[in-house]
Amino acid sequence: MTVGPVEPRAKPPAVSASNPPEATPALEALYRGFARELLVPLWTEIGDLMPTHPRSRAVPHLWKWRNLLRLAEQAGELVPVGRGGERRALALANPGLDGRPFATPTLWAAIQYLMPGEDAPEHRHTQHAFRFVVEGSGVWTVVGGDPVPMNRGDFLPQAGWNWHAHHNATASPMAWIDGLDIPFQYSAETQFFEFGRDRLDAAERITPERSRSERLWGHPGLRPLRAPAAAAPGSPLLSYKWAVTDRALDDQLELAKEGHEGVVEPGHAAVRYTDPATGADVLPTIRAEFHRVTRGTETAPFTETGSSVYQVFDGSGSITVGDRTWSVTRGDLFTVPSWTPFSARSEAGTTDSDSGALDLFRFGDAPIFEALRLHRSTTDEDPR
Ligand code: GTQ
Ligand code: FE2
Repeated sequence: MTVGPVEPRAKPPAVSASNPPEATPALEALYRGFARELLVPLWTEIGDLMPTHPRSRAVPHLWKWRNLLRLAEQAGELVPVGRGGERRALALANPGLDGRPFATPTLWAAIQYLMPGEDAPEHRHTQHAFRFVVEGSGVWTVVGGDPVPMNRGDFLPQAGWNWHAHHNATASPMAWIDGLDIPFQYSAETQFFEFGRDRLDAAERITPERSRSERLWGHPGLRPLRAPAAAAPGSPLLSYKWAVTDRALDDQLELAKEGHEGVVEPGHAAVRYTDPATGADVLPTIRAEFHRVTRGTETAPFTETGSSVYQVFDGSGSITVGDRTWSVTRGDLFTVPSWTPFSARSEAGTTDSDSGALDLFRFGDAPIFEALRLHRSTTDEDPR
């Protein structure tokens, strides 16, 4: 028997959400069959499920610090803090995320407020956390029994499963921001939580200028030979003090003026907070950085997978995230969704800081995606 060339069957055009097949009774019955069996055909969903690049549901959004602070102050008057509610914290709720208290799909960002003499009770959870202080002082966070002071510009990582409580030892209220991976662990369903003791010991209510963690780990380039085993999976250094961060940024800019390398780009210095034991990010799921953009500088747009949140620490300027541009000043917070270009411009005009620089604290979820080999950015060698 001779076999001729195979006759190509006339193929109907491929179906897709934008090109559905003709709605015949047979097709409708088929779709009802899918629904009965709890099946969803890929062809109606593929554009949403498998886009050509990340399309975040989260949107770029700006929160003005003065509004947050005013509401936190009112909460301080009206809402006590104690066991059950645990913290007087107000979370940024991204308008693209259905009113959930999620700044981005992975990150929680909140303003927390403690009145004079108040204590936020001890607890622990698997969520990784940090505090960053844009103004004020007087609160000590007690992490694993180690009281850590909080002052303007300090960054305090606190890896998951550490016991922690906060207490305000002064006569004034204090506000700061918290960053946690609550939304990430919520969608990953990996959370555990335990209540601690209702009151701290007298030894934990002292208010030293330096925590034990700083005395052990806070010496650049020096690691103790007999450090205790890590209690939790992140940096053993519980406070990164402002004076050190500030000096690192100034030094970068000075070096650049002298013609040496070290800045991200002209007029833009930046540092990443790292674990002194490993050099890795301070927390397994959260990256934290500080950026200084000198007067009149506009940074090159930066795009990466994963999301971040910024807080303006000092200065003023304008920020562009995707198709949004805002004027920002001290304390303002904003979100940068996945794969959305970010750039900052420091205002050339007068500012409340001496140098006229725009100082930005930033945290993001890059460690998650780097660990999973899903991280891409426009500064990769092959940004694709
Ligand atoms: O300070 O322990 O904003 O557990 C959210 C959850 C703060 C805290 C938040 C927390 C904390
Ligand atoms: Fe907590």
